[in-house]
Amino acid sequence: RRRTDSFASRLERDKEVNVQVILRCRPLTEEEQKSNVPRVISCNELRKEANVLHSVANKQVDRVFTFDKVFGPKAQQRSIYEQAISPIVHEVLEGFSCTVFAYGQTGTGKTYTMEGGMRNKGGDLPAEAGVIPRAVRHIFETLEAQNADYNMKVTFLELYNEEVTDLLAQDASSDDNVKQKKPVSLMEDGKGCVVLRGLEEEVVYSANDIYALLERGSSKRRTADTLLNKRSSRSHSVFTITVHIKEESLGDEELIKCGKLNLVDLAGSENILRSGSRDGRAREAGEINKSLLTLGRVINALVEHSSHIPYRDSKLTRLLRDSLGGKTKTCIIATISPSAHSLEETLSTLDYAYRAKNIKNKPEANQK
Ligand code: ADP
Ligand code: ZZD
Repeated sequence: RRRTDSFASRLERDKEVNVQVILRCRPLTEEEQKSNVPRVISCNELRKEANVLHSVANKQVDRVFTFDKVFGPKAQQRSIYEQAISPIVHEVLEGFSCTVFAYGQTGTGKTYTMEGGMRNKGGDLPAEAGVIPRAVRHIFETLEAQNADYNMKVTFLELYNEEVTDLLAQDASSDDNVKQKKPVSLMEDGKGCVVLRGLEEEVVYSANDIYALLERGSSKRRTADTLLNKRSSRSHSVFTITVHIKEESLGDEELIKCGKLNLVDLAGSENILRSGSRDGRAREAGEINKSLLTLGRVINALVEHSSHIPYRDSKLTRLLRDSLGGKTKTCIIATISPSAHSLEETLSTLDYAYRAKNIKNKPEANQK
């Protein structure tokens, strides 16, 4: 087949890059340690391998999975950022669109990885700060050091039950419990691009501006959480930074690089298993996580080179279509627990993440 490929189609293929898949295994919690829960995962960061080993009377598992990077239970937030995310942010500053997804069972560290632990008032980032605050700081520090002419906008949304909530919108009435939700709708522009009508884009001028917004966003999410408990494990959140950077122009021509970074904390992956055909009740109760199910179907269709990719079947896949087989550079961080109690979910996450390695994108820098 290769020999009959035209020069042009070979060039096309050269531009393709695989989705990067990174594995992170969290440590055992204190309770898990106290109750002597067996560990079934061992990570070899140098070999980029995770080994699943478990044997009880009726079950034997011994499997090895290789990823682009593997982070074991001792990996610090800072080294994840420096080794895996910092190169991605570098590309954003070169004018590329990039997306980082966190995928895994609830309780395995998706939010810890993407957002991280508490913020200490004033000053520096805490050691527990996750990808979002570190990316924000990195972008500002780089642009300030370059004395660049730039502007930056952010959006923060939550997708729950196929409904988009703006986590940055300020509510008209904040004292009553029934919030005046401003509806956000997904629309298509003339060029087939998805636009979010009604979503607030906040212009930010400093890292502290963004931290104030994150504070607003997290408190808004917490309110939603108490209204409908455990919403967070079933919702997806998408934090997006868009940066326009004016190029040093040689002549009178002015070039503007446009970088975009989507940081996505997906719903817990156990929701797919549960909403699958095995549990009819969950289905009837409307608990199907349509977006998570469709994400899996889109990945399968891409990997199998199907003629139809079902992007249009859910809001998440419409929103992030370009990250799956498009011009965006994409990285998936799969999070797992080392505990024997999670073995089934862990194997399902590892299989899913391993399959996603085969997705190819064709990154292109955006310039105006
Ligand atoms: P998820 O978002 O996948 O549901 P969380 O991020 O809420 O999971 O993590 C569950 C708990 O485990 C939290 O208390 C979090 O602080 C802790 N945790 C997760 N990953 C790590 C890690 N790598 N190191 C230390 N604690 C972690
Ligand atoms: N994970 C924490 C928020 C939570 O679930 O509440 S940590 C970071 C990214 C997106 C949203 C919030 C944060 C977070 C934070 C904590 C408290 C108040 C505002 C924001 C954070 C953590 C470290 C550095 C900066 C921001």
